[in-house]
Amino acid sequence: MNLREQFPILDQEVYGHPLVYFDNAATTQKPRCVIDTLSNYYLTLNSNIHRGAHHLAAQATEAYEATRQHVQRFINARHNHEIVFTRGTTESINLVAASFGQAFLNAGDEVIVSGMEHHSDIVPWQLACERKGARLRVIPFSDEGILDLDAYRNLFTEKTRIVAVNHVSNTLGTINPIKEIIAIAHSHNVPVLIDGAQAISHIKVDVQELDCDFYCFSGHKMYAPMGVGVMYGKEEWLDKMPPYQGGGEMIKTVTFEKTTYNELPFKFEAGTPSVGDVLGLESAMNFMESIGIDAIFQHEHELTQYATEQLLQIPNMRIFGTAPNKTSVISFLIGNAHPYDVGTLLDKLGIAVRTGHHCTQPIMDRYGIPGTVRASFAIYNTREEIDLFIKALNRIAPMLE
Ligand code: 7TS
Repeated sequence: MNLREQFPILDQEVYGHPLVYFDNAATTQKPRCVIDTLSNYYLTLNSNIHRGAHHLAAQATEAYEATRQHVQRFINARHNHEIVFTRGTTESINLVAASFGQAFLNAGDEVIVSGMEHHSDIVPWQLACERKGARLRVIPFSDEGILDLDAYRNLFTEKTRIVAVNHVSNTLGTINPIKEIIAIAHSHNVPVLIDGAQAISHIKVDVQELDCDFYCFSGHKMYAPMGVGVMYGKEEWLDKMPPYQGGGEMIKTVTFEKTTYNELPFKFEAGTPSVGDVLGLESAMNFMESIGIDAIFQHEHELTQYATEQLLQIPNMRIFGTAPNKTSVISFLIGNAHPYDVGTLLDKLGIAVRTGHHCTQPIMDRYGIPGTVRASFAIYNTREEIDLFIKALNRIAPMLE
């Protein structure tokens, strides 16, 4: 089956035009194998895991735990129990910020984040800081969208407790030098959380090689269903951190006087998880591995180069995020046209992009703009689609003056 045929959703028309789906940084479409896994799960396997005495529960548990092992291999974690399933990146970061914050943040402490974080790598830290009287310090970035590492080095004080930075910016596409960022933090004995939401479907991630302390991502941005994500954490930290949520599964013994907690990773997985979605993640990893992450990156990189060249031919085009190391995200504005108007006109021509601040308001403030139009590509996108996109932009540009 060719690649496009594996994504039935792409084969449709929108307002009489073939759908061109360029909103992959928001969520990727799902291949048939993932959809089949989900429906097979509900047709043949559905049951609650880790607790049933019966055949279906044992099979579902086995499949769920096999996915954990696959995630361990996928990101090369040292231990299987360092993989915690969550609902997505947002929940993963909230888990770490709340639990790490409770254990290790005190009044006057500092948390370093970058100026190009998604709100979900800002607000959970703000909440944690507010609870303890700690504060955020912010790494600035250049006009090209490159983090200022000298400024970063200077942010460390003896009050710095953790650094939280994205691997790739969802708005600028910048691939941040996280290995260096992590090494600098470790030289101050400070752990690092990486928000990998925009990296995991494009770049090979090896958490041992990176030596990050936490790595968070969402399934739905890597061809898996919505409703499942991963929080990787080094055992040495997870052991020391208190549970995030209380409930079933995360306990060892409960009395009204005292509860003892389950071992890793179950200590952090309270309640019934989204088992079918976790199995969908297994299929999505198989799908990505069948193509190869380097081949995925290469294809998307060529599309991004081509689209960037073509976009720059359009008068009054401004691209935000021009770092040499980028994934397949292009944020832009045409003249003074409002991004929402551009997005709406593109939609009428069948082209799906995202407009607005992309949950990164501080980036918009940094450039003094209300938002951008963002096109983002995945493995199934084609040069022909970029040609349609450019043709559409040329058609609507005169309407925007
Ligand atoms: N971090 C980054 C870098 C992201 O891009 C996103 C989602 C998140 C965290 C949150 O992920 P979630 O799966 O928990 O929602 N980014 C986007 C986006 O760029 N457009 O829609 C969602």
